[in-house]
Amino acid sequence: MTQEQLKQAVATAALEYIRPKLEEHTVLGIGTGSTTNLFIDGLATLRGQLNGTVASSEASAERLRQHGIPVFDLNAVDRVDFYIDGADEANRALELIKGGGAALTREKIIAAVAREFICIADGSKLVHTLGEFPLPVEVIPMARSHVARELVKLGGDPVYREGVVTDNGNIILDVHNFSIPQPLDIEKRINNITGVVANGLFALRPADLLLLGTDSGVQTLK
Ligand code: ABF
Repeated sequence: MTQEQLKQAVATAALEYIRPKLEEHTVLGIGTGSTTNLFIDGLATLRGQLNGTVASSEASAERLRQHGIPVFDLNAVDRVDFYIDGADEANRALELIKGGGAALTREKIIAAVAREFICIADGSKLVHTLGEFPLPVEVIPMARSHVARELVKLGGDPVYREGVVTDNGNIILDVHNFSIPQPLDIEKRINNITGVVANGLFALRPADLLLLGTDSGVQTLK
């Protein structure tokens, strides 16, 4: 199967997983990326069976609205029942690297609120050790050089993501050549660097369920 077919398979699997759980008050958190876009397109068929959504990016919010699916401000809801989102890398502990789409901060916020975080990814995203994918870090613009120096001290090679300003008005440093055998420890260390808004490690709050698209079908990891 092509990567696109694998992404479609996990998007469909996520829709089938949540369909029987939807109620009129259900609020879904919606992530960002091409796999999540396929989920959004499928969600259109269920739009009458839930209250609405909160989105982790303006791009996802716009796609939802185009399907006639209500999009709420996170501050306007008192719960997020499920959060569905992709990832750039995942390990078997369901710890993730996210942020390839520069939406990591809002993704992390919604994941923190959500009762159940369902990650959807094609099989190429599953790795033994996180870090092959450059780790995105959202940074306050004035702190870019300071944060870069601190990331070098941690053993990484930070590269400024040219031409990208996040939905929050910040910049992204992508940390290359950064093997991460202890995701929890590294996530905390990077969080403590002054000027860092958020980083793309999801270890403090990993996924609760990983739906992985493979040639032998969709695997469910918990
Ligand atoms: C998003 O999912 C981002 O954190 C990550 O970059 C993306 C993966 O994109 P795709 O589904 O297109 O591979 O949540």
